[in-house]
Amino acid sequence: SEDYKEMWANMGLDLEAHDALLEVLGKGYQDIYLAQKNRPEGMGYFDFVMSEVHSLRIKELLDEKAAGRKVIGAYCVFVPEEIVLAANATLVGLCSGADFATEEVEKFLPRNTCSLIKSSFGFKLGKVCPYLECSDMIVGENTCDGKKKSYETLKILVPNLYIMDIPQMKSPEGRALLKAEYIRFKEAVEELTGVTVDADSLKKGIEIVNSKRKAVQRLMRLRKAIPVPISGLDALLANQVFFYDNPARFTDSVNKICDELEARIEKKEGVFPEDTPRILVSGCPMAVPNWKLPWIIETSGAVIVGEESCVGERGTRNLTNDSANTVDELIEAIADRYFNIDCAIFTPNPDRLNHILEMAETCNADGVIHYGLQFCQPYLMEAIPVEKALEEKNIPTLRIDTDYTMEDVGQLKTRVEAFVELL
Ligand code: BJ8
Repeated sequence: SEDYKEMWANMGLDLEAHDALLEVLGKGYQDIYLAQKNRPEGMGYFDFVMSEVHSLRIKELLDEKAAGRKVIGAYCVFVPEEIVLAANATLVGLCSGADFATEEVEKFLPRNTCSLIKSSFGFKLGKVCPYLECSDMIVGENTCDGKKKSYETLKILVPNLYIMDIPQMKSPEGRALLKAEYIRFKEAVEELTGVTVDADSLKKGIEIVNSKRKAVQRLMRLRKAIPVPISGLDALLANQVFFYDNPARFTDSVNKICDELEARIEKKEGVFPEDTPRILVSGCPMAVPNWKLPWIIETSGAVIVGEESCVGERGTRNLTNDSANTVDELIEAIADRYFNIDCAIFTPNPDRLNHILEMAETCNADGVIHYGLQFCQPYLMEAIPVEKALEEKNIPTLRIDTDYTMEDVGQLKTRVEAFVELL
């Protein structure tokens, strides 16, 4: 509507480019999501969220801002939402899953940078991301070299960029660094919001985020059923919207879908036939609207039953203990929780390998597809030992390296179909 156009213009978006993005997004959603069969009715909520992702949700955030609340944007699941909520601010995910303004981007970044990083730059340079534009503070984290070094350049484009250091080893020193960084972050957020975080507000923040995680964990458990009651594409969408939506509303919506799925399971009703090969996808995060590989897999005769990913179980499987009663102890609990994330930037990183093996079993997966973005050294390097470990357990594995372009769709489809044939 005209009101939204005015809102976007006021935020400094490039209306023409933004219209073009929304059109591609809408078309992609239509072809990939709405074309699916047997979707749970509760997914209607997510269809609505996606249709309003740059409008109603942004209006809500701007209303919150008008009422004095701050918005913080983040690129990584190491940024603790508990602390943000405790300071009466809202956290939004900024990772982007589509190429944009590529030519412009390559003036700032080498061509051989992963699509995820390029995309974050493209959304900024192309002036098409209202989440980025409405963030009062943006958090970049020292994870992979690509992100770490690109933030030096992003800082020129986004002056309100805050850099969080992240350890590289799961040592006592690494744990101490993470805790120190969370204290420093708490102070920065307090300064931004003018709100002092106390034990009560932290406990409340932990409770809100844990509820959201528990709802998603419940959804993931229900996908273990044979036949599986929800598609991998739909489950991925819930995991993606996790980063944008109002937390309480998101939690309710996911729980409603779960109620529906329980009824389906009771009736042995599946989204695909019972003998459809089941795939676990493992690897780099898939941010909205990166639906390419899941779409290829689920139109090639298989169904995805789990995501070992930050937009999936790696991001949500651990809860934060909220039993402590002081700010320091609660920050300890938060550091403990996040220190368990087995991102491939850690060395060594045996937990991730063990988790993949465990997930392949608990999800009743027939095979694993490892998803690596081109030029992502951490995940592409780990893909080789992951494949070896899985094959030692006789779990068929396919390694895919790809990017956000559509150029390799035909070739990927051929490879995925051949893999699914074998299962
Ligand atoms: S905790 S996975 S969200 S860093 S794909 S930018 S690793 S070159 S995204 Fe991540 Fe946090 Fe880790 Fe999760 Fe670099 Fe690889 Fe690109 Fe990546």
